[in-house]
Amino acid sequence: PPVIRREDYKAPDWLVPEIALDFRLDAERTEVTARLYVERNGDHDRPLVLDGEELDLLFASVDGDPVEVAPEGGRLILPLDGAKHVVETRVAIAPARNSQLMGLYASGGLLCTQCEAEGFRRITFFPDRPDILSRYAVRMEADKTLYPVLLSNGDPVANGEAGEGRHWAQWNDPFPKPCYLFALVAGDLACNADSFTTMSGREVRLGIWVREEDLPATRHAMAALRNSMAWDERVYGREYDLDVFNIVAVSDFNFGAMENKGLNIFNSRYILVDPDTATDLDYDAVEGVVAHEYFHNWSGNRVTCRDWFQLSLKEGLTVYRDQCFSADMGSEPVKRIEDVRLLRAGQFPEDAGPLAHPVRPESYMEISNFYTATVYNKGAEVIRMMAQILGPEGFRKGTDLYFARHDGQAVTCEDFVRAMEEGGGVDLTQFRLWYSQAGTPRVAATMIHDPEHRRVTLTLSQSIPDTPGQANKKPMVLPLRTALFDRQSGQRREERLLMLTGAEQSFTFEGMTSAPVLSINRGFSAPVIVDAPRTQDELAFLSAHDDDPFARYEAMQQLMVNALTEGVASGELETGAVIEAIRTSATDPSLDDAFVAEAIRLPSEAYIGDQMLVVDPQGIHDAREAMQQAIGAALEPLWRDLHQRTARPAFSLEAGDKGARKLRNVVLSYIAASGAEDAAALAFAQFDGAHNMTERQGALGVLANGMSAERERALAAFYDRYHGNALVLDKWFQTQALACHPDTVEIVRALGRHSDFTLTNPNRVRSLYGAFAANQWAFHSGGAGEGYRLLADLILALDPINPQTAARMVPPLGRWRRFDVERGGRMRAELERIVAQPKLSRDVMEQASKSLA
Ligand code: HT7
Ligand code: ZN
Repeated sequence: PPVIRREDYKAPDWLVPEIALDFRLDAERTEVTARLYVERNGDHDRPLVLDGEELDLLFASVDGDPVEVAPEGGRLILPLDGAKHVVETRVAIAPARNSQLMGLYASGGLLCTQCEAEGFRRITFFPDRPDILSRYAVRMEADKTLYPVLLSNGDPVANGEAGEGRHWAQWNDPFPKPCYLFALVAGDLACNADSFTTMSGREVRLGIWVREEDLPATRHAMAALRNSMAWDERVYGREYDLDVFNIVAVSDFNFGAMENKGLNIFNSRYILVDPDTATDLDYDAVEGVVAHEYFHNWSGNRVTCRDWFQLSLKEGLTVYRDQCFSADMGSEPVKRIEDVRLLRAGQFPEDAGPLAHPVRPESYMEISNFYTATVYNKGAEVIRMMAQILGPEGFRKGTDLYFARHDGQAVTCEDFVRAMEEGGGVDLTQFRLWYSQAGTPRVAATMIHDPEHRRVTLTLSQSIPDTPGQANKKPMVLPLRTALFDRQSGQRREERLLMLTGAEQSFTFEGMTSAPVLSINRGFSAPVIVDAPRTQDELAFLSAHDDDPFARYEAMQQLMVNALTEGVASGELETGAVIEAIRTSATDPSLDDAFVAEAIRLPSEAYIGDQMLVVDPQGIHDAREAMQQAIGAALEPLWRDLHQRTARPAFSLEAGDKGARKLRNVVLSYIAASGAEDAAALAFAQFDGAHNMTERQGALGVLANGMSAERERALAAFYDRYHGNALVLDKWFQTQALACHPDTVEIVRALGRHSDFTLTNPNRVRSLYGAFAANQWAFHSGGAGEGYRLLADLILALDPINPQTAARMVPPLGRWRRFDVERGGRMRAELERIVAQPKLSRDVMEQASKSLA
């Protein structure tokens, strides 16, 4: 497939300030008539080129005169003489046969659209690029019984009867927008209606549209929407601009949600929650994703991207905004811990592997492959560092300037950084490297104490690993919040924000009578890996005394990782220090339950593997299980006590109750690990008696890891109770795929043939195969590479149906260099089998071929 390069960007030859769309909707055959008001952009004689994909062209005219033209490679090329023309096309498309879920498609009786990144070209002929901003007028006509509700962007302006049981509606969007923000929904939907009064006193009608029976499960999403609107006004001064804001939930969706102007479309898993079917994590995800899509109205829609290389302009900024919102709505320290865990689980491995790319990529074959943890989550860390460097006031001045200067424009990451520099009054020249250099920087720290001069010298050096196409990188700006602790008194000396900008730099701290303990990268102020030699004893001290909650959590994690990796290497596991540190945290009355749950949980097998030169899945699994067992047994009375103390008579979303549920599940896993005879019965009792999904699924997960009779009973009971609810059934598939069970490969294979499994629903595919590939021990355990073959078979079967989702399953195989020769060879062989297939999609071809390189 051809490679698109950032350096080749050229301004569009033709602009389209206005477009009128007319849809004759039908699941089998929809006709789309598009009238484009086009204007020549600059002095040139190049033709108008309209992108198209799988469109059946019925008719075309220029200025009212029919033209005979046929698509070339999908595109319509129209030579035009004048400065302005009206180009009309009519096409037929088949939503019911659109299994890619890009463009206009059918989902559960609805018709809906997904246009980002390049789906609009599957609806009509158009220059499908984000720097063409148009005003849209949309008319839809459809069967009134099948599709009583007709929605699009902007404001509803008229509707009426169309005869023969059909009706129509007209929606106009006054804000010029790129075509990736176009949306349309037709269906039999019920509405949770509410309203919001903006800071200037305008009333906005809010609607969340779902199936009638799902209405009660939309309350949390509506509250999240209203909170997001108020938060964006208070924190960023951003007011909503239309009179209507609608959200629609659909079951078949390639991603989490989509920020279409005034008409967000959501994967139903990020809208529908109630205590019986959704976990606290699901509730938090709904809040976060609703906020994320809403915040895009300014960071993405009002100010959009010039080209897709600038994707992090809107995504990094919006993730940062949604992270801060969620932190404000709940616990800031716990949110930071969760976000860093996610970054380390998803982005660090990406940055260390064959698919590593900068936050602003330089090239791509298929843009859908670049909706990555690097663009989103590392991009958010880059914004967070700028916010830290500028301080709250400077950052707000920077964002105010950015929004004012670029409102209504399609711009670049460079434009954003320039606004930050001017607004905040700082020089970000070197900082810009965060956008162009891939790879996670490593910082090495050494500390020397000079008792005579009561001085500590901290020497920091940085290195950035080579990544595909990038070697010999320049030192970057690393803001590292650092503090030193006096070991005797437990007192912290003043915290400093150290700016590491050179390859190596020393920082001095005066007035240090004894050698202190180093607390570095507090709050995870820079997305880097720090190698700071600290004894287990020092880490235990920090895990009990550091006053930065993230640093405290981090010390505990490091303590555990050290014990586990040394255990894997030597075959002898030292558990004492970890057990004592856990006991200290779990009995510290000053800590809340949610934080304790994070602090005392062992790092995942995958994270432990990430710390090793060569991942040893079996050794890691054995060591982690042994550690879990030792902790479970040594502190069993404490766990039993906590399990009782965290029980609640009724469900509430109050922070204390959420924390208690989180801790209760961790505690249950320790009781189960202890080997106590009644552990399976206790887990089953929690499963069976739970008044909420958090505890029920937590207990199911614990049982799924074991071999007890209760395991089968619980899985059967869960299926019986919930098999009519697709989102909960996903949990049933996912729990089994994530289980540390010796037969997981066979279980996943069998579940792939289950009557409830389908390749056409991305949530179902991810819940089974996505979870399986994330289950390090199970995925890598089969001696003959059964797990790898299973995943490769899935990718090949899914590719013709939904190439985007298939391509997202490739990266686990791309980690082959991290494993021993035998495993790595088998993973490679599966990648080779994939690329050898004829008719592979561009999506899978790019991911698999780059993974082999
Ligand atoms: N901006 C949205 C991206 C998105 C997407 C991308 C590719 C394929 C399907 C998609 N659905 C939504 C999501 C967001 O970041 O808000
Ligand atoms: Zn986004």
